[in-house]
Amino acid sequence: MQEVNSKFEVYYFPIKARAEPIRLILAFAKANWDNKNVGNWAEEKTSTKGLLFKQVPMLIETTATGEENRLVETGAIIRYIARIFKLGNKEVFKNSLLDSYFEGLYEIFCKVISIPFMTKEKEKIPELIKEDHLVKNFLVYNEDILKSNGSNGYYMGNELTYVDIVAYCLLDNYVTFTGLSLSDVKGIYPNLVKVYENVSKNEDIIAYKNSSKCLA
Ligand SMILES: N[C@@H](CCC(=O)N[C@@H](CS)C(=O)NCC(=O)O)C(=O)O
Repeated sequence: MQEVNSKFEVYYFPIKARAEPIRLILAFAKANWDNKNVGNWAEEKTSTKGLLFKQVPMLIETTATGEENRLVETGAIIRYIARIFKLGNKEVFKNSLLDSYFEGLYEIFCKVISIPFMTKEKEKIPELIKEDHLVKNFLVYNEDILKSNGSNGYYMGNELTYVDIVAYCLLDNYVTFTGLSLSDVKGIYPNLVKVYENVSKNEDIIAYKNSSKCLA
């Protein structure tokens, strides 16, 4: 893993949601990082430096020489971390293919985390997610991608990349919001569950999940 001497802060609401894949990837990268929670959003939305679109998450990096970098947009943040910690692929095309996988996963991720916020009838959330066409189709397409890599529980080659961590986070949300067990999901999306299992075994992910940085 690449040595990076920066300190990172994940500026977001004190919940998992959209910041969680960023937190997981920083943990997997063994980065020096912490949460920086939004306090008074109405005030911070307009007064906080670097919030280009007045939305969070934002990554705040303080480099070893004291320079500060602020980055918004989840995809840009994740790709930046993946690039500096080398969590993608050395070959330019293969790395861009990983970016395509990421974009497809992020599309479903956004849908899965937004349905519970948009639905008034909370008891309908599990079915709405399970039956959502975009979610269903894209999960099947991800099964195909994983089959084409030999059904080994990795998106590319035979080691974890940042995309596997994002898929793990997506599946975590899918299981939480549908109420399905992992073995139920294994019957429908076996290759995605293999990715989930591979990421779950990673010691840095385990340490993060057991730490106080991991929010409820
Ligand atoms: N395209 C952005 C969307 C960010 C976004 O929707 N952030 C929400 C929280 S999940 C937000 O800041 N909401 C508060 C607001 O818009 O005032 C990304 O992918 O990071």
